[in-house]
This record gives sequence, C-alpha cells and structure tokens, in this order.
Amino acid sequence: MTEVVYIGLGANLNEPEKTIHLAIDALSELPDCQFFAVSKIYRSAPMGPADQPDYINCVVALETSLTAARLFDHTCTIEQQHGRTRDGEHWGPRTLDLDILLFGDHTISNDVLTIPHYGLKQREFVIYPLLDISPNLVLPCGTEVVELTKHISLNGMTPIN
Ligand code: PH2
Ligand code: MG
Ligand code: MG
Repeated sequence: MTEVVYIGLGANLNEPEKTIHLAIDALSELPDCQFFAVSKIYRSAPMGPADQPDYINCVVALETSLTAARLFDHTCTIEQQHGRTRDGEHWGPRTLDLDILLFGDHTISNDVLTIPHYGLKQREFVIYPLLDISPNLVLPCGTEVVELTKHISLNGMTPIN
C-alpha cells in the first residue's frame, strides 16, 4: 500500500536557495519513498510578519509506504539538520520548513499532524507549485486546486529556475 504525498518546502534564512536544494536531495533519499516530482522553485513575499526576508518555496511529490507519522518524523529530522529551531515567532523566519500538505486522500487530525495542511487553500506558494506537478489535482474535500487560483493571486511570486 503506497500513498502519493505532497510536501511543501520553505526557507528564508541563511542561504535559503541552497537549503531548499539540499532538502530536495534529502527528501529524494528517504527510505521507503519513491521521489517523483519537484515543482518550479519560487521566490515569494513573506506571509505573516513583513520584516523578514522573502521566502524560497517549492513542492515535492513522492510515493511512500511510510505512515504519515513516520514520514513526519523524517521531515522533522531534515528540518533539524538544517538548523531549524521552534522558538521563533509565529510565521516568523526559518532556516527550513517542511510541511506535509497532502497524504493521499487521507484527512488526518491529531496532536502533531493536520493533513491536508490547514493553510493549503490560502497560500499562493503552495497552490501554484502543486499545480506545476499535478495540474488536475483534487483535494480530499473535492475542491480542484486549479479552482483556488481564481481567488489566490501570485502576489508577486516568481519562479527562480
Ligand atoms: N511560511 C510560513 C510563514 N510565511 N511566507 C512565505 N512566502 N512562504 C512560506 O513558506 C511561509 C511564509 C510559516 O510556515
Ligand atoms: Mg509552513
Ligand atoms: Mg511547518
């Protein structure tokens, strides 16, 4: 039994572009995961406090036989390997953020995980990269991701590659 998983990557401290490339490499080497796509890589304006650098964002897709909880452990480890701390302000700057956006068609809600990711439908830096990979993607609730672009503008976000 495998699931298709989408992971959002974001970074805006130190050398964010380099970090994003290293994180893509790390995700591509995870055990029990078949990496199959990466979106364009974007520069986006910060959502949240404005006095922080622009973000580098992208989305990765993989197929996995891991549980969501095990995959989450791996993503936390990769974040920590890139100096992630969890003492910063809400929506404040970070060296690396890996968010499990979608885990197959599953809806998961517990102390550590909320999937689909709670901000997915509002964030240009999630929606547009998802569509790079899967233009026909449909959320577990039945919403077509392409429909969301009617309400969410690019907000100045531009591909850097
Ligand atoms: N992540 C945040 C807060 N704000 N802004 C952009 N542009 N991209 C992000 O990935 C991002 C953010 C918290 O996870
Ligand atoms: Mg995040
Ligand atoms: Mg996160």
